[in-house]
Amino acid sequence: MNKWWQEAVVYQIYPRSFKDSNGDGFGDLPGIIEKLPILKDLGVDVIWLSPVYTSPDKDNGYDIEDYYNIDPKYGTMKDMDKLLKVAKKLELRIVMDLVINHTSDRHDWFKKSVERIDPYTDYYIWKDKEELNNWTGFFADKVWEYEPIRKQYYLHLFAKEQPDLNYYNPAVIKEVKDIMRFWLDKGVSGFRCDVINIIYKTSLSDGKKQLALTGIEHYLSQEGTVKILQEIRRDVLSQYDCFTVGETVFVTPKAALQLTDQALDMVFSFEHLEADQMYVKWISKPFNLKKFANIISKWQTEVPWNAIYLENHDQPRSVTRYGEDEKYQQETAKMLGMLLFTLRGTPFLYQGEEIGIRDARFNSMLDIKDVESHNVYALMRSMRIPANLAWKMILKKSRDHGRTVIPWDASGGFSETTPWLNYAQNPQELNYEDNLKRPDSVWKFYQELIQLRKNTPALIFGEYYEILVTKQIYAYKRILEGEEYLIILNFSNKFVNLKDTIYLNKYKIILANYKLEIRNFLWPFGGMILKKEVKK
Ligand code: TEU
Repeated sequence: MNKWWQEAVVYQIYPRSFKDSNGDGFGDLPGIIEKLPILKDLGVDVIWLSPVYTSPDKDNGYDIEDYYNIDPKYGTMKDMDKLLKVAKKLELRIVMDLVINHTSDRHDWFKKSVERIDPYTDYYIWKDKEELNNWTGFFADKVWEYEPIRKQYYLHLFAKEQPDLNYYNPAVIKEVKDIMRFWLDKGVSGFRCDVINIIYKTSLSDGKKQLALTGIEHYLSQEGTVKILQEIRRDVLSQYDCFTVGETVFVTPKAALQLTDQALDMVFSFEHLEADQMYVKWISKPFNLKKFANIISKWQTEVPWNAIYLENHDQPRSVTRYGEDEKYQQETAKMLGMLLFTLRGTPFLYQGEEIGIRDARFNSMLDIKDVESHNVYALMRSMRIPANLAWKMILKKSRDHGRTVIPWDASGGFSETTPWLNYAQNPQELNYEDNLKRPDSVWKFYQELIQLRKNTPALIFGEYYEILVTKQIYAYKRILEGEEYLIILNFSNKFVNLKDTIYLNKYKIILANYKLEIRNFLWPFGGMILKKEVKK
């Protein structure tokens, strides 16, 4: 039976950068409430909120100090209740970010664990010096930190202010269930589960030495994780009308199937993001469309239902990444939208993607706020990588590209004061207001795409077939009960003649990103959605 979240379009809000209502330079919940009607008009159904819980902000809220409270920067619990109420009126659902691999080191549990106060003594992973392994972490950092009061080391796969929870301790799992129930009872419709496939660390022995993430084989997508997720589903999630999407790093289709077997509902795979990088994202390669398309095809055919996305708060902007963000900014954004909304799975749209925000033009490390970028830069410099090369690598992949603030109008409109991080480009050149007005805007096109998807079961549930992949073109079909759609996308700045590659005579163009549609022919970064005409 089809589920509501399969037909839904999810929109991710990074609250810090969305809309500031009180002039402190940070986005907040009242700012989100103000903009909900626009999101409704766009056609989205679900809003995933990146963390708004109390946090010392070492990792922009992904280090949680109190799962039961709202950070004052974002507002109050009253604002949260209001958001839920207004959303409900508009028939929008809210999904929370659940960050449970680690907490903040300022969380009460951690403070008590440091003091060996029960039941918190074993809430985290503590070891003596002789027991430490050689693992390395996600933020280019060592993973063991000495704690002078407890006189032991704790494990942290991310920043040192983000100690990992101990999932061998049933009390920790119970805490997680309580947190989930608290938010579900408040009316949220599910969770995006942060780095959920690494919560269970099977062994604490040494890992195989490698360029990055030494030790990962001991905690990636383990059976123990699947069991915990199944237990959580049985005891909590199954009692609510909700869904979960797992953020699952380095996940394979096989692991995705295990993680969604009576456990999560879908996962974010990272594999398609490897089409322009080598294993570690900092080592860039030119974008390889064949690799990208083949990875998408593999996931489309091997995993029956998954989360579809091109952007989030950890990634550079897709117009820059996959297209030409100056000459063809709008065209690329529209073409990528056609991809996002015509694949099989639940589409996740990231704030700003619907107006085609591009990467920022940061000038130096002084413009960068992200902890990961700073740690990686420091590591590269300590390895004697020249400053200009290290900077080039950061500029290409810094997570801050995904975190620039939303330009609501030509004057900026995000905040009355200087925003915590700047706009990606001059708001006079690109802003929301203009997008809402202009008939040929990226926003209008995304609105149209979402409508088309909603009215076309074949685009939601249809089978996926790869048709053609070249250096420039990616084409596939979606077929449901004899209804057939063909999607052709040009990922290059060249005109492409399709005459000899795809036979289009029986197809009618339903939507294209250039006004002047010419059969058998694609404009630079052009795309078309076609429907096969059936003779009656
Ligand atoms: O990210 C997990 C993660 O491993 C990567 O996406 C990470 O951002 C980085 O790019 C690795 O090179 C999640 C959150 O989305 C991220 O914002 C958090 O910083 C991280 O977990 C820790 O909670």
